[in-house]
Amino acid sequence: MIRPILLVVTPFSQEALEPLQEYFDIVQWQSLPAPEAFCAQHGSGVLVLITNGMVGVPPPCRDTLANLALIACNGVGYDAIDLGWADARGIRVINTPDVLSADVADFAMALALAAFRRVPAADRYVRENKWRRQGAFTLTRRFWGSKVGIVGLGRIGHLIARRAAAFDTQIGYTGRRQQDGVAYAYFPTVLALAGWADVLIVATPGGADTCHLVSRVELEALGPEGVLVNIARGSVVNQLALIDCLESGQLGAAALDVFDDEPQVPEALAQSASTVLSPHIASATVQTRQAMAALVVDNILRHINGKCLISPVN
Ligand code: 8YV
Repeated sequence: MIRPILLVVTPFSQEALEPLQEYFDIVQWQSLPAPEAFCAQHGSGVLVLITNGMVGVPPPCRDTLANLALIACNGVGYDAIDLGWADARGIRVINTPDVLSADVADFAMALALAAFRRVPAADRYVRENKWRRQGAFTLTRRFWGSKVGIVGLGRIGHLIARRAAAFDTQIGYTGRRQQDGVAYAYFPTVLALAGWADVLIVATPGGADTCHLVSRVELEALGPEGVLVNIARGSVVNQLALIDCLESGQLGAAALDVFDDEPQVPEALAQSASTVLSPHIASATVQTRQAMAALVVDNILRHINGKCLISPVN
């Protein structure tokens, strides 16, 4: 009997895949010498596809996947997955919410503190022997007591707020609607929140609905002492406006884990003294990536055994 194919498009734990060996022929997209040729010949045999929210379903193979039944997104963001296309074909989609929220919230705080207290620059200052040659490092602005604005008070945004509260900060948020039972100050627009906040932490989903939600006017409202933190998607912030505002001094600093065209990072950001940069690692801990992979596999096993999905998107 021909076994169905599990097509693994983005990097995924080999160990986590083991329980699926008995059900699928597992094919790694990255190992295919000619992916399009493979899809043309074998696309109809692909039953499940593992990807992430940055890559989605590779366009060259989309129309060959006649029997695709499940897209398993190894991440909480699924913005690169065309849900309309999936829904029209009865393809289910799952993602990995919750298991990564605390890590991402931790990292948002790490980036905020690193930007406020200029930790990377201070580290370089010591390593480059400038402390001995030039004396004390520059004074910085303190994080505790600051006004923290959270764009998107979802699963991750709520955990960011809890962490920020522990630093005795004031917390405000914006989103589609004011949330019942939430004591944090609600602002109806990103612009209003940016005008109030000392630090703006972007925690929204990616995709068309949030594209450039933070643009020049919001960045200018955040101001020359303001700090932008982005642990969401590069698309949520107008990156060209961000570069302009940093270079002109209209924005104080930016701490970014996500970018427009990863892993490409503009030189203007890479060379700036006002940025803290990281390579999309907010959820990248051993424990969390194991939990994400296990959730993906558990969803796939439930799908092939006719059981309800654990974390359905559609
Ligand atoms: C992952 C993420 O880096 O969950 C997301 O949406 O962006 C990160 O957790 C990404 O999905 C790659 O697996």
